[in-house]
Amino acid sequence: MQRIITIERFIIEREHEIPGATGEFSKLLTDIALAAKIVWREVSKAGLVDIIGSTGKVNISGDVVQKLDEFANEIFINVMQKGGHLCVMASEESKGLIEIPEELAKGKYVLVFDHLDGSSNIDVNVSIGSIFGIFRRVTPSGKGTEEDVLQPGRNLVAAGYVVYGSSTIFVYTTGNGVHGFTLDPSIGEFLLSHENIRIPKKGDIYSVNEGYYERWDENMKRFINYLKAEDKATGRPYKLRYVGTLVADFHRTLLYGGIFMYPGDTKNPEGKLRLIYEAAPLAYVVEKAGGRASNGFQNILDIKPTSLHQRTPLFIGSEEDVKLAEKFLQGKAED
Ligand code: AFP
Repeated sequence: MQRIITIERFIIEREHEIPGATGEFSKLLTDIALAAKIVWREVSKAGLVDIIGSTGKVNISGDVVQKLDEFANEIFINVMQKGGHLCVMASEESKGLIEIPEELAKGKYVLVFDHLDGSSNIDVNVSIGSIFGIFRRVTPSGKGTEEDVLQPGRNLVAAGYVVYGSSTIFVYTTGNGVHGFTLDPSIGEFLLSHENIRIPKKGDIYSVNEGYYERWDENMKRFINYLKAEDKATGRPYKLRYVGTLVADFHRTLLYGGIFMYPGDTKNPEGKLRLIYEAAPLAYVVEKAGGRASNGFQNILDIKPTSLHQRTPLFIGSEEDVKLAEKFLQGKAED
């Protein structure tokens, strides 16, 4: 029988790989797994109790806030602020920084997260997820500031995501391999199921909301037309898959290869996705799995954010597919 490894054991066993780790970092990751389990518990009850449905409020990014959405944000804040490992947090849901209360201990790490990604899919049983990234603080001590949060993805020391889907999976990396853990609901533990995930160099699936085609620029249109054209030698046409939950589309892309895209368009020049909570953490994961993430012109990990809720176009997935997208977007490709 294969050895059963829980996420907690795995994190402890790999602690020595993180330069300067004192155990604090491992506890932080374990706390994130705990928050994810609590969110999963509520997500799996979503159809049963009166927890789903819109509160009618609109969050900072303009999306209608779902009750489960608010709950997930509170759980993450609640679990994470008490650990003593963080100096500040920032979430897609909260307008400003999430400070660690005065009376609680502060640590050397910074947590950025999208507590519940794909919330418009909650009511229809389609996969949703959470995304997180961890930075080391740059300010010396005390309360964390915006400076600690506005760091390029290149500075991340860990990142990952959870998909609450047909099964619940927690995927993370601390820079040395990308590993996935599937939740066994009967024992309430995340068990190692996908060790050292590598994304294929090239895929045959593209993922984009093609309903916005008319709003794209000519280079973007040309790229999509290229992927759809018949050409056996280059493996075209590509298949199209689009869940509408970034984490779910990303997870498929990571395992099967291909490219996920959320470009800018005439209505939203910077697209929809947030650099800090969504694009950068997933870019870190994909790069550590051998893939690539770009805004079409620049590696996502090199972009230094200037504001908390900054958006960015995102092209993420297999290295060859993303490089090809960049060529098209920069007008350098021949179709
Ligand atoms: P919601 O949380 O409002 O469902 O938005 C999800 C999301 O931010 C991301 O998870 C999807 O990839 C993207 O939006 C889908 O956006 P479109 O509906 O514009 O395709």
